[in-house]
This record gives sequence, C-alpha cells and structure tokens, in this order.
Amino acid sequence: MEQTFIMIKPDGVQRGLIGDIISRFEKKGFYLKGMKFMNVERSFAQQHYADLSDKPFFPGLVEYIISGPVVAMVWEGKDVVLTGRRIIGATRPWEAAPGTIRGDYAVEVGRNVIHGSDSVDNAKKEIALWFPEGLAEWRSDLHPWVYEA
Ligand code: DAT
Ligand code: MG
Repeated sequence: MEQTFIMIKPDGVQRGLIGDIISRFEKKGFYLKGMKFMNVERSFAQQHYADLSDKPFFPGLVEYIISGPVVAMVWEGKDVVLTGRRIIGATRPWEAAPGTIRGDYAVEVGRNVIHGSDSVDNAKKEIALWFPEGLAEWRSDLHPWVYEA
C-alpha cells in the first residue's frame, strides 16, 4: 500500500470544493490517514515547491499557495500515487480530461485547485514535510470489499 500527499489549494477551499474532492478519494477506496486545515507560511510554501524555484512562475505560485487556507491530506491505497494523479488530472486544466478534478473545476494552470505527489519518493518527502507529527493508524472494516487481499 502506497501513501500520497494531496493538498486542496486556496482556490479549491474558497470555491467550496473540499467535500467533493475528499469524496472522490474516499469513494474510490482510498484511506484518509492525515488531514489538516491550515495557513501556510511563505518559507514553507517555498520549501514544498523547492524543485520549481528557478521557474518564472515560482513567486506567483508561492503567493497563490499562501493566499488562504489549504487542506493538507495523506491518502493511502494500492497505487494511490499514480491513481491520485489520474483523479486530479493534467497540470494544465485545458489538457485535463473531463471527469478529473482539474478537468471538471479548473481553467487556469495557476488556479488548478489541487496538488498531488508525482512519485512515491516525492510523496514520502512531502508527507514528512507536512506531517512530521505522524499519521492516523487505521484500516476500514470494508477493506475486503474494495481490495482482493
Ligand atoms: P503538478 O501540480 O501537476 O504536479 P508541477 O509540479 O509541474 O505540476 O507544478 C506545480 C504547480 O505549479 C502547478 O500545479 C501549477 C503551477 N504551474 C506549473 N506550471 C506553470 C506555468 N507554466 N505557469 C503557471 N503556473 C504553473
Ligand atoms: Mg508537482
């Protein structure tokens, strides 16, 4: 079972999409292992997006992420990193398929509603950064109705 870091960005919060987004991951059969509603410091946002620090859009990206509260989450499940990215859709919303979160709700790349880890390695790094206190330990009693083993 993998874990991935998912964050509903400030536009997703402002637009009332928290419930819908959580619902999509929940109904799929993934397990919520951590969740926080929080404002992010500028230096923390810069750390989260450190790999993009040389991009021209980096300053605007950081301002966007600190512009309001976000929902930081860890979701667990089989292939959840890749499947989570598929649920989210392409980075550029005009390339995101209908039925994906960005395909359904976003127009601009700089207002694309949600973040999801892009690899198992980056998921581990992001979970350690956002949830140093650790995660909840549990498994749904419905597990055998979703997973074969
Ligand atoms: P993703 O969020 O799909 O993993 P990414 O890691 O390449 O995409 O970039 C992180 C975020 O930065 C992305 O969600 C939105 C923003 N971004 C990416 N490319 C951009 C661009 N060309 N102009 C403005 N913002 C951009
Ligand atoms: Mg990324």
